[in-house]
Amino acid sequence: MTSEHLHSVCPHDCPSVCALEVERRANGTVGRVRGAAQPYTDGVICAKVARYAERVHHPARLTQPLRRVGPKGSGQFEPLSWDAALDFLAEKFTLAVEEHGPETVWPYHYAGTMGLVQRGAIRRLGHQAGWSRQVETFCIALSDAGWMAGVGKKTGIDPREVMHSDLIVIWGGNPVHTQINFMHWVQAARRERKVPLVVVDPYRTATAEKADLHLALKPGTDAALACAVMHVLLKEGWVDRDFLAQHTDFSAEVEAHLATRTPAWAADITGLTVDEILRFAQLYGQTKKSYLRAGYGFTRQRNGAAAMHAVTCLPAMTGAWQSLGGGALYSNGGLYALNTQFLFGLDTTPRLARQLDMGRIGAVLARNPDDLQGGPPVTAMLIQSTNPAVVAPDSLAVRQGLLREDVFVCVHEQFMTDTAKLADLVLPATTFLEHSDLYQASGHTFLQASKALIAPIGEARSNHVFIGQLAQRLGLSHPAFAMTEEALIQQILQASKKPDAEHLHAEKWLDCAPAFDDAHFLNGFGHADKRFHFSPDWSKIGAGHAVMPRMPDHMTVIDEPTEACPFKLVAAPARHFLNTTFTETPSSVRGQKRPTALIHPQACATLSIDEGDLVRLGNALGSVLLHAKPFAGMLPATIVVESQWPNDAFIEGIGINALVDASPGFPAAGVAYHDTAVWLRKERA
Ligand SMILES: Nc1nc2c(c(=O)[nH]1)N[C@H]1C(S)=C(S)[C@@H](COP(=O)(O)OP(=O)(O)OC[C@H]3O[C@@H](n4cnc5c(=O)[nH]c(N)nc54)[C@H](O)[C@@H]3O)O[C@H]1N2
Ligand SMILES: Nc1nc2c(c(=O)[nH]1)N[C@H]1C(S)=C(S)[C@@H](COP(=O)(O)OP(=O)(O)OC[C@H]3O[C@@H](n4cnc5c(=O)[nH]c(N)nc54)[C@H](O)[C@@H]3O)O[C@H]1N2
Ligand code: SF4
Ligand SMILES: [Mo]
Repeated sequence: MTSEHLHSVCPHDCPSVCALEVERRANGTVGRVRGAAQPYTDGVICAKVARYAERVHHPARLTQPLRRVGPKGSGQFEPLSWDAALDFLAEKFTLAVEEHGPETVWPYHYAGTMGLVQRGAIRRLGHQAGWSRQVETFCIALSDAGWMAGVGKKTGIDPREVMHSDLIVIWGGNPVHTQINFMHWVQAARRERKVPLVVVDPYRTATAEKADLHLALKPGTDAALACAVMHVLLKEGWVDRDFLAQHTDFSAEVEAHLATRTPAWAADITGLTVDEILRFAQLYGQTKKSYLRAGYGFTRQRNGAAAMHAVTCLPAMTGAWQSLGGGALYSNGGLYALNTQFLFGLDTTPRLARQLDMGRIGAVLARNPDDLQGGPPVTAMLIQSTNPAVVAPDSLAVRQGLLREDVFVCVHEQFMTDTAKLADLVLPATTFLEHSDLYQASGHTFLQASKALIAPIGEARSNHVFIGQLAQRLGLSHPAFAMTEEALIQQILQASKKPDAEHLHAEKWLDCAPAFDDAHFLNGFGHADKRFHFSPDWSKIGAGHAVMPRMPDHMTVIDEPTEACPFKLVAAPARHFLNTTFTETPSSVRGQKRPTALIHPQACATLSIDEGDLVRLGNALGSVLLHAKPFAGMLPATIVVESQWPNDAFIEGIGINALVDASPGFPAAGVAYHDTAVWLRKERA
């Protein structure tokens, strides 16, 4: 059978946003997916997307609209036509708004697809309808806050510069799982130039396995480590005084403060030895060509923003920003400067509705007055491109909320997820191979676009198409609703003064990397005074600024282990899943095996736990039953569960986020996914 190889872009929520070459067979199905020759992707993609044919043609794809016929959560649905489904949905939303006002509707969406057109539609609909808005706290709230406090601009050093580095530090991220392309560049640098690698992570991840130095600290203590490293840099004279004076707000006060943050002080907080801290400080202090890749993982703590800020102080101390191969990258999200006013329906300046914290969905649905901010209860939800029944914290409360008889829930999905199972109306969605879109990337510098390559599976409709049709039924008239996806891509590019869509499709990718001096902040950091801030103005970052440290420091606001809950749980991402996406594909499930608690051999010995035993992890919120595996690469009080498995994959149908508390991090918001003290016991089979 003949086949073609066509350009596409991976839409999933991953910093790599890989350029793809997709095999389309003569019968219109998808074959192999490979990495394209885009300079960052460099032909490399992860195994789960290489086998995308398994997902796109999966027999369990949703192919028709479904209306609930049994009790809520029963899984009993009957098919109906799209027209009937849209009428039903419009009627339900209209009734809810008549009773409670527009803020009773909560369009709940996240990054199942990162494509701008497919993400933009639901925002535009909500803005135009005056529905509740949301604060997006799942992923980047804490990390953004910490990065912006010091650097002031959400860009960083091109990851390909690791080829020129003398030291690579991966801090609180696990790119072997979460961003394979970065690891590909790191490994190339190590092969060609023997560049040493330091990994800071509470457990020996597949990334840490490759490191010359792995610092397995207690979760939530990264700022203490960063401060102690700065202490040593100052003490040993491994700092760039000229850079500090010219490009930062470094002061005698900061220096005096860091003089108290000794390695012994940090050893006590982090669980590392003084020796380990000194070794790292020496490696970092003796070169300017150090590339620091700041992950998201270490910011998923209540003190995560302060931790990110402290870590970003390191390249400012040594002046690493000035060198090719030096500096740091957290995200290039601020690089593309796309004008999304029209896309988001904000060009008509709609009335500002209340903003609900998406991480607090359980509390919002339970009508907690603080969360409702004086507004009406949420009685209607449109959930798109996210799976909150699994991914949101306090998941038992989320489930209860979604099952309320007085809340109407519509889910637009590719699969019958845990969230879709709880819905009143389920609508089938296309995958990225069935629709067109425009993509920026946090992990590299390329703007990319892709076109639909195959016909929609069954009756699936894209976010953009479905939302446009719903808008029409609701009588909303923004011109973007009636535009094609292609026309909207063109509109965004034009409004952003970029080359037009035809050019982008022909070129496949557009490198938006700034010139060296701009990328390295040598013409100024992002703040008005153009300096990096060791003493940030947290009041510009978030309402809870009063508790933030005035200078880089460890904040004692984390969920500390106690006698009742002596372990600290890290609910880290799994290699073969992407959040909960791919939990339906056979090869991913085979690769990931089953939900497993990694437990230190010392704790296993105390509780007589052997590999494969059933253990229960719990805290005040609930408990979770799963299998155990002894694992030595961490401190004895750390427990790691790589997830996110569907709730049903756990023995009692209760997933790991049942244990994660929804109280936000500081200073503004952000879910602390890896900040959970738990108890552990062995369970009889
Ligand atoms: N295969 C796969 N790829 C993914 C994802 C996935 O689920 N699976 N998720 C995608 C998404 S949405 C995102 S945001 C990115 C996230 O990618 P990462 O930046 O890698 O962040 P996390 O996924 O939160 O966690 C990464 C690491 O942080 C560590 N960590 C946890 N707490 C601490 C701490 O207190 N200190 C330190 N130093 N480290 C800590 C964890 O042990 C884990 O190894 O990955 C994306 N890519
Ligand atoms: N325990 C724990 N929990 C976590 C994390 C963790 O590290 N540990 N990480 C957190 C982070 S960083 C994030 S970003 C969140 C992510 O949480 P989510 O954004 O909910 O990510 P997914 O679970 O992948 O769910 C995305 C859903 O969107 C669907 N989808 C994909 N493309 C489309 C589309 O084009 N249209 C429609 N309608 N649907 C589509 C997919 O089928 C999938 O079910 O999870 C958070 N939860
Ligand atoms: S999930 Fe990430 S690594 Fe895998 S193909 Fe997509 S962008 Fe690339
Ligand atoms: Mo994320």
